[in-house]
Amino acid sequence: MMISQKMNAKLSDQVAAEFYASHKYLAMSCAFDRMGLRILAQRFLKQADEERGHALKIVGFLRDVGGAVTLEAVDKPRADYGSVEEVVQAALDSELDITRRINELVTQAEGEKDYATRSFLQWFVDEQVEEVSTMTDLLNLVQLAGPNVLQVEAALRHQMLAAKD
Ligand code: OFO
Repeated sequence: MMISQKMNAKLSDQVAAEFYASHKYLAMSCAFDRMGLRILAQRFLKQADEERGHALKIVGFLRDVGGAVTLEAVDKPRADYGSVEEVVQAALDSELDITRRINELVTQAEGEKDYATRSFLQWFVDEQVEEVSTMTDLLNLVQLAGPNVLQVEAALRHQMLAAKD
């Protein structure tokens, strides 16, 4: 095995954290569906897929370095959201938590002079910058719109159409 037992265990924990993030985004997507907010629901469903992809990326790395993949149970995500802002704030908190975890993994890899894991983790460092920024923008948009939640849907629809061009 190319990585330490400790690094292997910490990466396995991160697999669980990414699956949990995916589960949370799916629950948030369902909450938006219940509120009749289809664009937000779609956007968060896509994010749930991306988080699953992150978990699989780490599984792939563990395989490549001859590590052991241990899957943990995924906790039940929160579902009792009362407003759009609550959901988006919870998503931002989750991204900040994942960022903290990724930074801890980097510290561990650097401490062990494990350059393979350090290099692998850079993609996650960059991804978290993008995700925290995107979720912060969305929270700002939601707060600006206040009770006019449909303005958020309209702005997101506009962004999605612009991204397709
Ligand atoms: Fe897995 O990227 Fe955000 O949380």
